Amino acid sequence: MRPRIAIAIVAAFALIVLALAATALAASQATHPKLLGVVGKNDAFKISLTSNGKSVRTLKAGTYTFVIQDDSTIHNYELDGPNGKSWTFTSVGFTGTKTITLKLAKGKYKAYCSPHESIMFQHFTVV
Ligand SMILES: [Cu+2]
Repeated sequence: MRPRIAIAIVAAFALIVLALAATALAASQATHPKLLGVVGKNDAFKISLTSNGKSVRTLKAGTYTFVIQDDSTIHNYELDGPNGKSWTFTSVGFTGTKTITLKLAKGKYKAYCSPHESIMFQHFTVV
């Protein structure tokens, strides 16, 4: 094989490897649908989970990015899912925003504030 051809082949191969790496990186950074959770705005006893401004009632199974906005030191934001799964997004006392990416399996879910669970909750179903 002539050296020039060998160099061309190596260069072409390197380009393919780079292209594959770039594709893999893009896939790993893909953005997921965003869900906005808000609790305790102005210390109100209110909790919500919305998607594009609409209250979440059903979602398709898959990966979502939860942006949780906890505006109160007396409330928190938790999520219960099927098969006993549970996530504590914020603690009582914390205020601020947290971003969590979760893969949601089919089943029934409940977002709620732990100290006031009986009055501060929102159910939704993943299908
Ligand atoms: Cu509360």
